[in-house]
Amino acid sequence: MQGIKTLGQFIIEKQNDFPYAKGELSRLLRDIGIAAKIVNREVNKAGLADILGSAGTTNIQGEGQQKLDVFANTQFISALTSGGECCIVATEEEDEFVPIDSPVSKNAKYIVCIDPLDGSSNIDVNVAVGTIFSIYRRKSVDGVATLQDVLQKGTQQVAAGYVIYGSSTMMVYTTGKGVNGFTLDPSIGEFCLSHPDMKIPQNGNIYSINEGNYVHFPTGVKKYIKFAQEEDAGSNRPYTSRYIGSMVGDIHRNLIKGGIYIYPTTASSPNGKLRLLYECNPMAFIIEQAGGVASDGFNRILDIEPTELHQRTSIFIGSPDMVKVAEDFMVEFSSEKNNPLNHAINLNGTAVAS
Ligand code: AHM
Ligand code: MG
Repeated sequence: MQGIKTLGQFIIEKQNDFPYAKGELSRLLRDIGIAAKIVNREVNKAGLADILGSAGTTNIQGEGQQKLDVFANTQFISALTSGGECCIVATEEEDEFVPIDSPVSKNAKYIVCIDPLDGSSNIDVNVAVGTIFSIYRRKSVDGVATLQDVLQKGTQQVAAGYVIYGSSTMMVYTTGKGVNGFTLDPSIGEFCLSHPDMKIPQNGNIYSINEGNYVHFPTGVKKYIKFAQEEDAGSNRPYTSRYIGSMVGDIHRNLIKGGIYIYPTTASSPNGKLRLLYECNPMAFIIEQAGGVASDGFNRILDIEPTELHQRTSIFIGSPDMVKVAEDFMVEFSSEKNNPLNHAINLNGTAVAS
């Protein structure tokens, strides 16, 4: 197959970037790639649920139908369990982290944080969804890995990636040496290198945010939205608004075209909606590796010290110039970073307690 490089070939080739690598990380990435193909197959059939039997019912073979996010969770945990390179999976789908208790995983040194199927409310309407994952080396050297092994800063990630199940299916990942994208060729069932060394444009003209929540946004975000909508030929404004409501889809598009994705704090979610460990950290690592910036509005996402498994954060992520301007608005209109009144200001500009 001249000219085609599969994900498997690429991973093995890149192992040489790490002189002491024993192949464990490569196998872990391979396991995630395999589970992603299985999830892709099911996501592609999602529209047939009414014919085949919807979630919670029994299909014609007498097998129970699972919701796709539950199915994806099971697939990734099972691939990581049989692969043997991972000792803990922390997933959006489970309240507690999942220790991998298999003889092969006993001495495994990696932790995987994963959102198996993000944006899953989009599945029913045939809109892009994604898987987001983050890989850490366990901190403890022996014994049973604990929550402390999971609660690491984003800067400690050894790899991160996402899979987008869209008009085509892609896996994009980084091991800290740039970002590469692979498109699934369904005819051969392989992810093939299609987007080598991805770089986000320094600036862009797309802003992605759920503007329906405008009234509940901090003042800095409101001001940034108004700035984005102003006419200014020099800076290519007004910008274009694009919001899929699927973080992977919105950030993937902005990575290629240039843009900013914002999910700020709101009155009802004073810490933001998205999760640090398996949504924001991996996307931040990828975007930084592609030359972009990821911030909570004030500080770098990757520097946040996690204290909880399902911790949330606000996020401003994308083209460096755009994130910088948005951060400037946040700083200018915030007298104090954690002032809750700043997180809930109604249209009259009157602060309301959140
Ligand atoms: P989920 O983990 O429940 O799927 O939620 C995460 C998703 C993101 O993919 C998306 O960007 C965001 O939630 C959309 O939220 P909203 O509907 O509030 O705009
Ligand atoms: Mg999610």
